[in-house]
Amino acid sequence: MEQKEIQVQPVDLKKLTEKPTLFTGGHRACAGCGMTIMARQVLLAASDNPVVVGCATGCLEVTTTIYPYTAWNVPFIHNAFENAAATVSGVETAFRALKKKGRIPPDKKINFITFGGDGGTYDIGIQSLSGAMERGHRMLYICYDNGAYMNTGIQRSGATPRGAHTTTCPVGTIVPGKPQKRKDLAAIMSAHNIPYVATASPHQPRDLMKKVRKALAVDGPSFMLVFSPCRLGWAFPPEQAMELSREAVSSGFWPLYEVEYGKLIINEPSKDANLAPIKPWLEKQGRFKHLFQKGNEGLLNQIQEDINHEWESLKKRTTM
Ligand SMILES: Cc1ncc(C[n+]2csc(CCOP(=O)(O)OP(=O)(O)O)c2C)c(N)n1
Ligand code: SF4
Ligand SMILES: [Mg+2]
Repeated sequence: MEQKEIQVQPVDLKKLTEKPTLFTGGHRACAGCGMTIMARQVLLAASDNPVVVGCATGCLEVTTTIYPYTAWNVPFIHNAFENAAATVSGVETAFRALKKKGRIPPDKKINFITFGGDGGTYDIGIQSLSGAMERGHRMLYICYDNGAYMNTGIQRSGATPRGAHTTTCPVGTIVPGKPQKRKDLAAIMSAHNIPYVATASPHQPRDLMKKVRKALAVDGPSFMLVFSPCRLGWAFPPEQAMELSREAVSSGFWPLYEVEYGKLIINEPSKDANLAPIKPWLEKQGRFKHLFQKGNEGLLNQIQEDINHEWESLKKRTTM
């Protein structure tokens, strides 16, 4: 892929506080939910142009659009899991077609953004996402990853980490939580050779918003995978959401990195850093509490080994 640098304005937090709120408070998400913090940051970063949002079913859509209320001060299209990316790709195509016909000025810009949860992205909507990215639509797809189908009662998804308790991989005398590792969705999206792919976390708002701006600046498709703590499904006190996000990054469970025109850059932890051990992060969440019972030491070690292995593989993919 052609190597280019994506140039964007730095994120000025003070200026952003003066902008109109495109994603408002007063929605029905749980206190301490990472997803709505992420949505607010994304819309703040995107607000330089008009924004059109598409959203798959899931907690983000359900908690923010309870009739007759909405938290969205932008055009908002609710879609099924299967076709959220396809729908926004169609809207983006219509926008280009209307420009060609002279019904929209040629220099008009709109930021097209699709949100989907991990269930809606890793599993059910991956075919329409893959198609939209491959066709080259100018749109940003954001997967907020809370590691399960939370809105319907915490069922396992392709993003659920190994060892986590969910209602469809419940901990019992035989099963110690989810037996499989999660999918590497950011790598799958990078393999589409699209201009921009990034991981992010809401505890680093400047980094997240800079990445949204980069994603929207490229002339083509972009994808972001955002860490999204769920206090209900993970079972932690609401005030710990940002601390859990911080530790997810420092332990290497959720490294922050970007792939710009094929070039992978790790943002955090630094490439030479020693990863913090994963155990304290797991201990803070009820979904992993069985791992600390006698007999599950092997699984605990396996989780640490998975992270070490993935971190080494990620470092090998960097180009600088
Ligand atoms: C095709 C289809 N299957 C099932 C459902 C029921 N459903 C609604 S929300 C939801 C969970 C979505 O999980 P995820 O995408 O991870 O988003 P989260 O709720 O975790 O934010 C499910 C299964 C649905 N709406 N459509
Ligand atoms: S169930 Fe989880 S993802 Fe859904 S609103 Fe509550 S904290 Fe957020
Ligand atoms: Mg989910």
